[in-house]
Amino acid sequence: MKTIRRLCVILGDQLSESISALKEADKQQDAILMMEVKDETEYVPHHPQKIIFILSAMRHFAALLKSQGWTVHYIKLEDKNSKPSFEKTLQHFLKSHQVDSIHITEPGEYRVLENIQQWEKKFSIPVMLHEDTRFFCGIDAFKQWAKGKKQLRMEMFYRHMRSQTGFLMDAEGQPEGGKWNYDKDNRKPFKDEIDIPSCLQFKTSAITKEVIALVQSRFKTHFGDPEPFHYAVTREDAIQALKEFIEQRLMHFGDYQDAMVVGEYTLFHSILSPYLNVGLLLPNEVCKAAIRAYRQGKAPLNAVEGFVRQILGWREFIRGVYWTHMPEYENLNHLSESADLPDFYWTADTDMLCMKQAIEQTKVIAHSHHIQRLMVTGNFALLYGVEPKQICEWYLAVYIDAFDWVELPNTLGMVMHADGGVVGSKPYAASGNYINRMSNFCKSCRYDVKKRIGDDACPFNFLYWDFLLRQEKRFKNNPRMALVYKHVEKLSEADKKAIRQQAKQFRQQS
Ligand code: DLZ
Ligand code: SF4
Repeated sequence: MKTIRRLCVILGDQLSESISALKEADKQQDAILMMEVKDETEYVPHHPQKIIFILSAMRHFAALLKSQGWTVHYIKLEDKNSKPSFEKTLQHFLKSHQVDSIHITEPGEYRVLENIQQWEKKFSIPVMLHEDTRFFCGIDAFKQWAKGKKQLRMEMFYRHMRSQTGFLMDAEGQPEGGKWNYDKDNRKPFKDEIDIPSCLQFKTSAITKEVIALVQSRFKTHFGDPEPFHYAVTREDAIQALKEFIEQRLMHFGDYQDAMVVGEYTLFHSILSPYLNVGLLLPNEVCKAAIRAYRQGKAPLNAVEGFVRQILGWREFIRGVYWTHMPEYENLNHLSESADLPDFYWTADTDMLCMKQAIEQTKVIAHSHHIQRLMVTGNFALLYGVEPKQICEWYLAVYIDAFDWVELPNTLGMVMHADGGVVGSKPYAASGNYINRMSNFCKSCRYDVKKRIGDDACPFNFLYWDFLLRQEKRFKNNPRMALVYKHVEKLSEADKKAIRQQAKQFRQQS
């Protein structure tokens, strides 16, 4: 049996030739192992397109590595060598292969890391865990930045990262244009006269077709349509998607990043997060492409700064929070909420048009944009008082770009405020008025966004007031909510009773 000097294990979200587990690996002496395993496809009921995307991208990546002369051991889900978990599959592999050492890049999930940390002892083989260098800020570097800070705020972290990378900084070391943040220009409702370009739709390769058939037969009960499937599954196609965004969409991304329109799924959003999160695109190249477009006069500063902030600021900050606060983080429920997730999250069977669109489009493309996630489906779960674990699981299952490190702090922290303020200083609770301002949904909805009480009152309204009343003790002394609680104080006892009653009745019916 030929000895494998290094066995480089590559996970489903590490599909980059520059992945650190491959650094210093040698095509002659070393080999790569990629595993499709049951537990990873089932630990939440992933959207079929999410499974298709990951497995097809894994298979294409393995084929690319093979074509470059690497020895790749690829274990498909339907192979008899695929055991339920990474560990069991690896154990089985090691029975028939002599391996000197195992090399792997830091995984994106705490539960996977905990398991990898057992491997050295279990297999009696040295296991080298390499830092995931795709990120701008390493986990230790983030912990260093966070050390001694009473509160972690994204904006401060983002400024630190701008200075460190020099992205959008002028020759004097000041932020480009004199401001760090141009969000004030980024909250425009959509104007009808602007054409919305449709996203690139990639052809399904033979590999993808095979995976679609597998997913259709094995994951029939999962929420979401397996087809049509239009995502890129190779780096080559993901680069096309990046180019299309930079040339066709970035210029309007800033202005309309919070807007929502009936029947429009993607507007000017990039939809690059799935590619970034599995390694088909790298954050560095994506930010640089956007900054280049600004320098060439192809996109305004408010759009480019807003886009760079999402990747250099928010995405990195969220990852830092995850690795600084896990494993306790996933069990937090600061607001002590316990309602079950309403069934319509899985069926889209609701008269609330904003919710219906967000859920229906998620069924069709496994994606909705950040404002739909934060201010529609997320806001509703917050106001309704869903148990944080249940809504976190939903987000992790239904979105093509959802991996634990990014989904958990965004949902549990940002959306549900269940971390007590680690991610945001106040909950993003909003009434129907916000949705009305940012969308054209309310005009065609059966509910009346101006009404708080009554059969046709917008549920976001009475649930908003019910939330404020329910959580009054926690928030009335929060300076950022002082204005809101001034309005609560003005409510009469009869108003309060009516709000609570209407919310109760709504819960009973949903
Ligand atoms: C999400 C996912 C799925 C559905 N399937 C696999 C798989 O079969 N093999 C694999 O290596 N990774 C998969 N993933 C991603 C993992 O669940 C997990 O998110 C990453 O390995 C990061 O820890
Ligand atoms: Fe959503 Fe209320 Fe507007 Fe209907 S009226 S679309 S439920 S915010």
